[in-house]
Amino acid sequence: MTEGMSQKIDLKNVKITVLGAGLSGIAAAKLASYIGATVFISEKNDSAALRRKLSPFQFETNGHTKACLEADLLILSPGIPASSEIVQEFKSAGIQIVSEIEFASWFTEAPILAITGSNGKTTTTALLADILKTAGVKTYLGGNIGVPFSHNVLSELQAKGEKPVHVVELSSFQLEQVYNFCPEIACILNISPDHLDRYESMQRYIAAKLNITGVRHPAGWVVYNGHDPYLRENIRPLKNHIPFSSIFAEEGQLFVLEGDMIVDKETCVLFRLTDTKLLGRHNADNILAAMTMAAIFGIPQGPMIEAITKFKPIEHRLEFAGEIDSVQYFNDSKATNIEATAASITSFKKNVVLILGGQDKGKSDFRVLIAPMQDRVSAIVTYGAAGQEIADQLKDHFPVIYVKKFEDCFRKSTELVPREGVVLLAPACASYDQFENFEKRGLKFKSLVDDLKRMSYVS
Ligand code: UMA
Ligand code: ADP
Repeated sequence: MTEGMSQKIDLKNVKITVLGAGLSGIAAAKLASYIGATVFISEKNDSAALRRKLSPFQFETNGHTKACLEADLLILSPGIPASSEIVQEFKSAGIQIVSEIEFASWFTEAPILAITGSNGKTTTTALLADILKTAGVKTYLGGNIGVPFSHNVLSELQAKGEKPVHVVELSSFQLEQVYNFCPEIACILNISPDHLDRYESMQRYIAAKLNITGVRHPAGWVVYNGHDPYLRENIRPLKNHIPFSSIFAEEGQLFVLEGDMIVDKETCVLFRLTDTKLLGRHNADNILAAMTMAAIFGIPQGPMIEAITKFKPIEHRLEFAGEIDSVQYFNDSKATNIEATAASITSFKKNVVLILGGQDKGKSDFRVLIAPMQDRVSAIVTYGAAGQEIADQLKDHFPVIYVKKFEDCFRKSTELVPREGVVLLAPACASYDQFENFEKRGLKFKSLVDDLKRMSYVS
């Protein structure tokens, strides 16, 4: 058994299949090899580059054959649903199936601070990691944010140095197939319909999110959004829970929002939201959640305030993209569901031209946006696969124009926006119909803003 590894688990020579050779699959395979398991990676796609990457392992590409079923344990990549045919074959063969997160958690004894929610995960996770680092804590930041948890656990094992902390962003996908995963502090930011193309019901989606509180072993503390009805119902019966809320001030909260001020429980003002670079009430929730987790972990207020006031919005999350002729442009390409878009819109007071559209994540009801858009949105331009449907749902309430291509949609929005107004990309849909991912869509938006800026200098 490798030094520094949990003494409880010995997987030397155990046969492990890793399904999926994306970021998490490859990181889990490296960790599994390091601890002495016999690893086989199985991937449905094929390319020369992929085969080169997989060459240190036994592997198959271009599909899953019976060979991958020769295993004692299956590590499942988050993008592969448990309902898929190949996973069902592992189930029928009686092979234990775990997520990459569950697997990696077996090999660290460092505290895990984990965050999930339908929206705000990346912002809150990055903010919490900044707070810990500012306080001088050795911090690994990973999970859904882009660096696999397995990668960080392997780095920790190889470093064999001071005891670190893992700050982990977790999607609902990563919270399937978890059993012993048990964070020291778990946080659920909010629950609203998302990924309903993967889950057969909202209940299934919520159940996956709730797994963050520990399935067989309860988490040390559960921090949750006190104004979220799903969470009030599901978290309050648990033992150690602490709410946060930008709306309610109720017993048990460590910090509250009073007007523009973040205040600690002894009503000492810590800072004003206007001292931060994060816009909107939703970001107040993200700040309160990160502060609550940090305080439970014992971080003093000084580094907390320093980190929060220095923190810049992460790219594509209500990111300021420029100002041209008194019009401000904001890139919130990551607002890929209705709740995120609603939060984004309510960060502004009036004169917003809103860009909606892309690929619907599952029969969304865009009429939910009518209330937050009232008095704030002056016109809507829709685009892409869901564009016509969104326009049909909203046309009786707002001026709406449907334009098929994203670039043309952007141009239309610049024609419609009034002076002193805002063009906001907060599309409430995934990007995959016209882009590789939401980042590429956000980058396109920013490059269109830059082009416009150049043209405005010329004219
Ligand atoms: N595959 C198969 N067989 C199948 C289906 C897929 O072999 O039947 C293969 C695919 O070709 C691919 C791999 O399996 O090579 C699946 O990879 P993956 O989709 O699990 O993605 P990873 O590269 O491992 O990245 C994952 C997360 N992706 C998803 O959950 C879809 C990343 O989150 C995360 O950053 C990374 O692990 C590290 O933890 C991305 C994401 O889009 C950002 N997350 C979703 C979201 O935020 O909404 C949940
Ligand atoms: P996630 O990682 O959960 O997708 P992000 O921090 O990347 O969360 O934010 C994605 C988008 O969701 C933001 O751009 C914003 O539009 C919206 N958002 C962020 N935080 C919240 C929140 N607490 N509640 C509702 N919407 C939010």
